Amino acid sequence: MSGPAPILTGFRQSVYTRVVRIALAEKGVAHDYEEHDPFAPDAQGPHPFGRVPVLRHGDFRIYETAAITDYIDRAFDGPALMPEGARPAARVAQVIGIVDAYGYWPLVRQVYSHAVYRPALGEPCSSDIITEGLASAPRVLCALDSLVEEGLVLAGGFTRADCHLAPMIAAFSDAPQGAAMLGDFPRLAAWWAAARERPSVMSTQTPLSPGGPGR
Ligand SMILES: N[C@@H](CCC(=O)N[C@@H](CS)C(=O)NCC(=O)O)C(=O)O
Repeated sequence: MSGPAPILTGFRQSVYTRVVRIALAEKGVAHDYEEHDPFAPDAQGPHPFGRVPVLRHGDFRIYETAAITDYIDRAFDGPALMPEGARPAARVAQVIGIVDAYGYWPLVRQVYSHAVYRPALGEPCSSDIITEGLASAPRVLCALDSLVEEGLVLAGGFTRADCHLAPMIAAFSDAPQGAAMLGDFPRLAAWWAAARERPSVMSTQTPLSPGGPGR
């Protein structure tokens, strides 16, 4: 299946939008893009829970980033973003679950937002929230570091796990405290050192201006 070019609705500074952009870039899928700021007051977007991203492909509309990257991988030609085998595939789902359930909030919404994004935009920020995020982060980074060590995922072949994790670690390590902490997890840090050089990751960077970095 391929059909018309998909349309991604996202927010330039959104890490979840970047996940989808990375997946589209890895698959080589040409697409259109519509900007929507879900944080704007009274924002009326296409997502029933007020989030981004959303993908439209012909008459098919889908939200929830893990579902979107699964769809992109199956619906378009290009290199497979899922590994062969039950265990590596399960590890991919596990990394995505860790990112969503335990990673995004402390790494991005607490550390990155309050140490980098909000200060850059002159928005109020809280050192207590940064401290909370930094307290939660090691458990997340440790779990991911162990998975890298095992070698079934985040181990060279670029998969949906890499797509989902890269924007989160990019944001976290934009904060000096985050970069320092990442160094305590050498296998994960080595994964990131390689992943950040990937063309799909480099081409989807969102610089601080205009509009600020990711969150
Ligand atoms: N579960 C959603 C999470 C998406 C998400 O949280 N997106 C953020 C931007 S990175 C958002 O739209 N936040 C708006 C808000 O929290 O109000 C997914 O997997 O797509």
